[in-house]
Amino acid sequence: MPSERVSYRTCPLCEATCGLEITTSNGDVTAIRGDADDVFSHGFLCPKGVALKALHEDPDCLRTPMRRTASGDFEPVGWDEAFAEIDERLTPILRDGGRNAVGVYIGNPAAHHLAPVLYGRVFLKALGSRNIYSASTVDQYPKQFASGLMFGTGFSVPVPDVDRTDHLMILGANPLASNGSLLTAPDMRGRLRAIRARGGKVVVIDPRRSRTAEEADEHHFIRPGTDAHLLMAIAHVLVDEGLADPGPLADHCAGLDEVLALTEPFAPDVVAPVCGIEADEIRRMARELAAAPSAAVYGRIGTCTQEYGSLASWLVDVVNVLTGNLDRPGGAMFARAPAGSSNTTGEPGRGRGIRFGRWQSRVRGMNEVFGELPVACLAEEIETPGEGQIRAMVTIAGNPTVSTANSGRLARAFASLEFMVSLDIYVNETTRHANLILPAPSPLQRSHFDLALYNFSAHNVANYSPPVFPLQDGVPDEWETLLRLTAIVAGQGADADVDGLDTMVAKTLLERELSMPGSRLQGREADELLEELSARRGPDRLLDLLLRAGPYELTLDDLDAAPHGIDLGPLQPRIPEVLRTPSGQIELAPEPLVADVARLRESLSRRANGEVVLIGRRQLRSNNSWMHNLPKLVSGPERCTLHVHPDTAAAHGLVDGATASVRSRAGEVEVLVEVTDAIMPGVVSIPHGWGHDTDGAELSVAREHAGVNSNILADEELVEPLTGNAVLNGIPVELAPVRAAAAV
Ligand SMILES: Nc1nc2c(c(=O)[nH]1)N[C@H]1C(S)=C(S)[C@@H](COP(=O)(O)OP(=O)(O)OC[C@H]3O[C@@H](n4cnc5c(=O)[nH]c(N)nc54)[C@H](O)[C@@H]3O)O[C@H]1N2
Ligand SMILES: Nc1nc2c(c(=O)[nH]1)N[C@H]1C(S)=C(S)[C@@H](COP(=O)(O)OP(=O)(O)OC[C@H]3O[C@@H](n4cnc5c(=O)[nH]c(N)nc54)[C@H](O)[C@@H]3O)O[C@H]1N2
Ligand code: SF4
Ligand SMILES: [Mo]
Repeated sequence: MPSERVSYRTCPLCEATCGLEITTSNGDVTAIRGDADDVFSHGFLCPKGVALKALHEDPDCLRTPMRRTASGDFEPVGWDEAFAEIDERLTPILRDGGRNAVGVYIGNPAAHHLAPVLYGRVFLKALGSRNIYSASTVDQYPKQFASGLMFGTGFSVPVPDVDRTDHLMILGANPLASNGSLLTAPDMRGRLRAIRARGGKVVVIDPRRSRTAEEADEHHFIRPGTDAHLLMAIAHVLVDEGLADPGPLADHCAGLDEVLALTEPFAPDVVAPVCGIEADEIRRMARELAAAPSAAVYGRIGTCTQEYGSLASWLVDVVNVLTGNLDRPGGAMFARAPAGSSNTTGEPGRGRGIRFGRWQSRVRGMNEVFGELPVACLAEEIETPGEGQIRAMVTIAGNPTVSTANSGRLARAFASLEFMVSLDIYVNETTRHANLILPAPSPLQRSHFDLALYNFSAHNVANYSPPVFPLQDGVPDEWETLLRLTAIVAGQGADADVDGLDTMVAKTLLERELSMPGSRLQGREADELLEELSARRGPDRLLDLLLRAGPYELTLDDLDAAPHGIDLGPLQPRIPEVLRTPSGQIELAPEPLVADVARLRESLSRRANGEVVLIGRRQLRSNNSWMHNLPKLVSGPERCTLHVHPDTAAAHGLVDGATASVRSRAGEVEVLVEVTDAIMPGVVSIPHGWGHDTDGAELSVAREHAGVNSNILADEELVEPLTGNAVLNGIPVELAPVRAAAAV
């Protein structure tokens, strides 16, 4: 008798948090559909959600630890043996080289799973190294930095109220392919169509006519890296025409006059030749934003991973403030996350602000931001001898030799390490350098809750998913692996009492929550609370605690009883309660950003002089670098192509279907040419995350659809100065034909 069962689960693969309905029979997945009853996604899903079945079954996915042998191959080893070897190799490096001798890189999937979110920081604290790196500095740090300066925490990022807005301006984001980022809102196509159906307007600013641009009322090509200029010009028009009016928000803003004055040099006529958008169009954009009953400006990857990332990210919200749209329905609003958010804990309305610049990277002197150094500095910190040199690395759910700038150099640096441990599910481009790879269980074998993403949700919800399948006996969950590593770096050896450590972690978190001013748990006894939580362990216990301390005072039992999620309502105005700045005000003119405006002003005289620049593009069936081993996601025509405008192709002798050489300061790749007028002249695009023909990687499907690694071209010396975030869009390149199209 087949025992068919239906489970409901939030998809962990991107920021959209779609509800899935997963049918299983005798331990096998038989179907994955969208959960029609999910309170947020209402049945929407994308091809990646369906591919969770293939991921769960992928024969290349690791099920047991792997050790690299002298010949460079990998052999399976037992868990205890793996931890013993890690202790044996890592402990002397920590003893002789100090804490900074061990570097850590944390990748994107770590933000989507409870274990790394909650236990990653326990491990980092025990390690005590300053060499902490993550995918955040090839991604969103400029936005978190700017928001942190303005509103007081790195998670206080306003999101467009897409379900109520009358006018949405999107810069450098393609939610129809990415499904949204720093904007959790499943089914963005449906939500954009709804804006237009209710008489609203969608405007897209992008050097490519993306799928999102095709859905919009209006699309403007923009020269890469000039969004801050454009936004300054929009603000200039608002000031010039008397349209700048924050409304009731003015009482909560510091630095308004200063910001208004800063816009002065950025008249539309001055900015137009820089960004490639006509002055009259800029004026019209500004007037329409001001006139709309409600409007929101939203920027993402294209505005972050570029030369003026922090400025552009800041100016997005400056324009939202000046048009009176910050914190009002239909504008840009703050989510109120159900658990663990830095803007729902502590005293409401005021805080200590964000931390950065407490230390600098050893070689280049780049600032620490939020406890991390820029990953663009990682290779040199491994290569450069001296005190504090990185001699060993731990990677957690990351593939930096594909995903970060000058990945060729980083791969060579990794090859020179004394020791490396990777927590990962594949032997891939990065983990092939590891001495030991420790796998995580399948996403279907863990509980799930989007602690991080609910901070950026366009509607407040809470949705918890228990595991679909249990863990096999003797296989640790990823949080247990992280605790065993914690014990090793804390000098407690390889055989830690994981349960004992876990209870300590829960106690520490509980004490922190209890001691927080304004804590919703105040008056409760720590021991009694711990007792109440003790039926659970691991991330579930910590989550239960954070939910109880959270703004809705939920418990995990409440969520367990609601498999389709709990609807916590539309976004509500939160100023001033949401603020955690020391002044208790919105800091409209934070000093580091104001200082950087000089650089923006100087660039006004810059003109495109025939130079070609490279940008990226996301594709619906990719997930950064790591889902190309699933056959359905890589079927069909080659997707890793160079998009070139016909004029640019002609100028450089490139032909559709032929191969081009693309060269930058950092490296060179040869890539298939696709000529298209969907990209602006002088700009070319290659999607990131490809290049799977690397020696030593064990990705049998991906290898057949290798493509090229665009980050061979990304230059680790090109960084945004305030956060050290890599410039991945707007990289100067040279183009040349390699060979003609094969005759057909
Ligand atoms: N040129 C260019 N480069 C970019 C970008 C771009 O737009 N252009 N985008 C950047 C952005 S936004 C990001 S977020 C980064 C991503 O950068 P990374 O996070 O470094 O890269 P991913 O491809 O997401 O790699 C994820 C890794 O986690 C592993 N993995 C998957 N699931 C699990 C799990 O449950 N546990 C563990 N332990 N491992 C798991 C995968 O096998 C893979 O090795 O790439 C950046 N790189
Ligand atoms: N299918 C899929 N979904 C994903 C991912 C994935 O790899 N595949 N990755 C996930 C991750 S980690 C993230 S961070 C998000 C990212 O989510 P998005 O930011 O929505 O994704 P992108 O497609 O990179 O969109 C960036 C857009 O910026 C444009 N652009 C490039 N340079 C500039 C510029 O200077 N100015 C302007 N205005 N535009 C510019 C590009 O042409 C592109 O259309 O997606 C997430 N979702
Ligand atoms: S859109 Fe994102 S969350 Fe939804 S099914 Fe696709 S990958 Fe999963
Ligand atoms: Mo990302």
